Parts: sequence; structure tokens; C-alpha cells
Amino acid sequence: MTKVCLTIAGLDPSGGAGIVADIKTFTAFGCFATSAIASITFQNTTGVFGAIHQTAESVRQQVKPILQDFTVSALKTGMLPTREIIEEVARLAQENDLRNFVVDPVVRSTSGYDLIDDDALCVLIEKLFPLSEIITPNLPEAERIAGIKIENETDIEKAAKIMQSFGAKNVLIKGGHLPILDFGFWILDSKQIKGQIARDYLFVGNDLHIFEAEFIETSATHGTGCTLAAAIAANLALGKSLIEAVEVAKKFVTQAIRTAPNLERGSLGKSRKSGKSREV
Ligand code: PXL
Repeated sequence: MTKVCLTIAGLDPSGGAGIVADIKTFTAFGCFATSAIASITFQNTTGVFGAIHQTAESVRQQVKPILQDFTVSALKTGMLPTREIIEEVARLAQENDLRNFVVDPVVRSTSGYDLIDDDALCVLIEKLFPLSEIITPNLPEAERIAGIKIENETDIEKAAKIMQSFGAKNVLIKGGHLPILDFGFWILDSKQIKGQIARDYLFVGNDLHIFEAEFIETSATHGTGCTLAAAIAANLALGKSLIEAVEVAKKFVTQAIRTAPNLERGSLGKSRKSGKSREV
């Protein structure tokens, strides 16, 4: 029987992140994708220009018929911009006993646009972390949520423990941002690995599992966080263990980065008269 996954997240109409990335990912794993929009953002590959958020009522009215019709085997959340929406998502998850709940605590776009305010982030931590199977912050998100600066692996562990003390059972901290941190380099196991490996740190209770992949130097990482979380959700829906699901998801994202489409980007990349592209 085909497994159904649900994403509640923001819409990136330009197709890179958010719900569109989630739907593509669920589908790639053979799951049936359902979705509810928490916010409509305005963006393209150069940045985010604004957003119009949905109401809690809109999110409930989108999700209710889906849950009445389907058995949802996994839930993934991404950009949930307001306290009201987050409280509604918590109610929906609890009322419907939704399992395999992957919370991607989306805070800010790579281009620096805030996708959630401070008040809502506190509610997300308080209400959704305890309901989640796993949370998937990247390094800047882990720093903001845990309230500490992360400069080495000891700090990563500290941040994970803090987030577990907030109610998250399992925490995946994505180290992909590591080579672009502004302190220049990073010491792991006493060797400098800047720009060589992308490491992700999965804390399952007290156990740490490290996943490594080749670090691919690219600017085409928009949407990789959404894709990873959606791939974990899809694989949990398919019955994989959490560790297996993260392993498969990490490989999927690495491959997605490696084979990312080379897009002719924006009016900046085009001569309006000739319609031909030029280097930017
Ligand atoms: O990658 C984080 C993210 C998630 N969801 C939406 C986004 C972004 C980043 O821009 O726009 C809708």
C-alpha cells in the first residue's frame, strides 16, 4: 500500500525550498504527497522578498479533509511563521495521533530573511519538540534555539542536549554550514577538514551517530534542509528505523546537490533584448 506523507510548510513558488521540495522528495521515495501551506513566500533563486502568512484556521481547514481521507504515515513541518499556526499544528498532531513527525525548525532563509519571529520560535520549541520523532536544525538554527555559539563538536553535543531538554527526543544537527562559518576553520579529531566532508550529527537519546558525505562546494543548497527532513519523513513512513532513514536521506540530499539543475537564473542572467543568457 502506498504510504501517504503530509507536509505543513511554506510555499516557495520558485520551486527550490518548502512545500515544493517536500512534494518532490516524498514522490521520489514512492510516497503519496499531501500538503498544507502555512505561508506563501515571494522569492526566486536570489532571495526572499516577502511573505503572506496563512491563518491557523486556514491550516486546519487544509489539513482536516486530508486526515479524514487518508492514513498519514508521516508528518513533516517546515516554515511555520506564527504562534497561532504552530499551536494549530500541535493540536492537529495530537488530536490525530500523528506519528513519524519530523520538525524542521526553519528560522531564516540563506539569504537572511526571517521566516519566523522570536515568539513563534519559543512556541515551536515548547509545543512541537515534544511531539516530534526528530528535529533537524542546521548549525545557525541550533545556535539560535539552544542559545549558544557552536564552535566545535563539544558545542554541537551541548546544543543537542539543550534541545533534548526542551523535549526533542532525537536531534539531527546538520553540519553542512560548517565550511562557511566565519571563524575560518574547524578542528575535528585534531585535523582540519574545512571544505572536505559534510558531517551530520544524530543524537538518539544519549547515543551519537555521525553521518559523513563528501562536501560539495556549491551555492545550490537552497532547499536542501527541506529535502533532507522530507526524505527522513518519507523513509520513516516506509518503515525504516530512524538511523536508516537519516542515512538514506543524507545520501539522497548529497546526490541531489551533486546533480542540481544548472538553471539559467533570473533577469540578471538574461539580456532582455536578445533573450540570450550572459554570465553573472
Ligand atoms: O530553507 C528554508 C526554507 C523553508 N521553507 C521556505 C523557504 C525557505 C528558505 O528560503 O523559503 C518556504
